[in-house]
Amino acid sequence: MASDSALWVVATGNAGKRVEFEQILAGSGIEIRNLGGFGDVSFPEEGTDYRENAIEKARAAASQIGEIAVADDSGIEVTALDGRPGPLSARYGGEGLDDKGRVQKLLSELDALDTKDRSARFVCYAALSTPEGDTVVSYGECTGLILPAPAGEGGFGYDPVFKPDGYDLSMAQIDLEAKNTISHRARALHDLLARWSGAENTPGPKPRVD
Ligand code: ITT
Repeated sequence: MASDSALWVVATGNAGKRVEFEQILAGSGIEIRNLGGFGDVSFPEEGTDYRENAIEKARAAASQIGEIAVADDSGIEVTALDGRPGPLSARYGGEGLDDKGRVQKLLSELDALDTKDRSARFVCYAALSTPEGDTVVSYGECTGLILPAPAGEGGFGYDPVFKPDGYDLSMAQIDLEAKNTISHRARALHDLLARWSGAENTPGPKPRVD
């Protein structure tokens, strides 16, 4: 694994994620850039395995731009819905829905069950790939509850209906700095940084650490 590069390019088409990557990784000593200026990057069709999806996004970007790329595949898993929307979170309910529509679909499915169990978690697999295709993968999760109705304007996606454990507010009501200390993405990216520096500091041939 190359050790002379201190540049990571954040490979995502989701503006909310991009801002979070940049904030979480700020101060890591690694220069963080987004895909702007690297030309068009095409990503493979996503499957239903977060880990594979994250690796494929990072690999596709790294090989096309010739720099280290980081990506994530993430989603929300609602216990009473057998873990749905899960890896399909971004596409839940089909192409016609926006974030608000997907949130409403999730709420109406949960309400239809008439269950008291509103537990859920956000999960995130983060992947780094070098242009040569070496990868580092990490995982993070954030547990909480689904609120009865959306609240707050911050964040993106399902944040307005997710109340993280230990907070009385939705993820869209707490400020982004706070979200970025407790979120699934923050946990995965801190673990990725640790794994990356572990791999960098290991003498001899660099192991795959995913
Ligand atoms: P990229 O693949 O381009 O990164 P995407 O939004 O399609 O963007 P995913 O396939 O990983 O990314 O889908 C993640 C979805 O899960 C995201 O669109 C949200 O609906 C939801 N999600 C993930 N993290 C979230 C967060 O921190 N807050 C709210 N919703 C989140």
